[in-house]
Amino acid sequence: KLHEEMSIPLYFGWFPFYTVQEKVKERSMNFLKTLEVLESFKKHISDFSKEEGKEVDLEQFFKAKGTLHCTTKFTDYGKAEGAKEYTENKTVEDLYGSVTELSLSALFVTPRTVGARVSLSEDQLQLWPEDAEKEAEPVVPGASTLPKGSRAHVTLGCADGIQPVQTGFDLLQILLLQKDGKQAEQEEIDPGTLTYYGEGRWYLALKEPISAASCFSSVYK
Ligand code: ACK
Repeated sequence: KLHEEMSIPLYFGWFPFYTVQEKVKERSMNFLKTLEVLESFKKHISDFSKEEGKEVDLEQFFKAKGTLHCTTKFTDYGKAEGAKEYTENKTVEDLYGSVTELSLSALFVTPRTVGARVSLSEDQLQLWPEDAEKEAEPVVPGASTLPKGSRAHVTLGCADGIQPVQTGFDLLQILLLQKDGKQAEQEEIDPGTLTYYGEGRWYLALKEPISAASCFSSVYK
């Protein structure tokens, strides 16, 4: 019994190789640097700073949160719903330790998190839990109406006092606004199309997705 409980990790996910992590961190930094000097961003600076006329240093605003990864299932050492089933799933077992190419198709920023959207392939979706989007319903009403895999992301940083689980919620909320065709400000910048969805939500759809070679594995710490 004890062994069984111990063998379920904290979470499963894809972990980009070290050199890829460095590349992604750099793209993230460049995004923040580009964003904070844009006139359109400055116009909405009050989303990030309540102090009148104050500038915001986004690289300081967001704190890194350990090894970059794309969570597939948060199992919480067996305490999370469906943790055991996921751990013992045949596809999960078969693909454990395998390498795949993740496609990071967008970067986004909110007053809480900065993250990358991961667009999963059909193969990768096999490892995606059926109810990942539905589980976000209490926080993001309507999330369950989005396609499977919509929540897939890499957390690049969090504002003070914010937990990384927030990044997926922020992404789902942006995707719902997209789906509803919400009127939004849009502009072309070098890496792609930048959209402002109000309330400090910025979404950069990359012209060239970032390809991230990653290993499917888990974390116990
Ligand atoms: O950035 P993330 O995807 O958000 O990666 C971390 C990872 O698990 C370790 O904390 C994610 N996480 C935390 N709690 C949950 C949860 N309840 N549901 C889904 N993912 C979670 C967190």
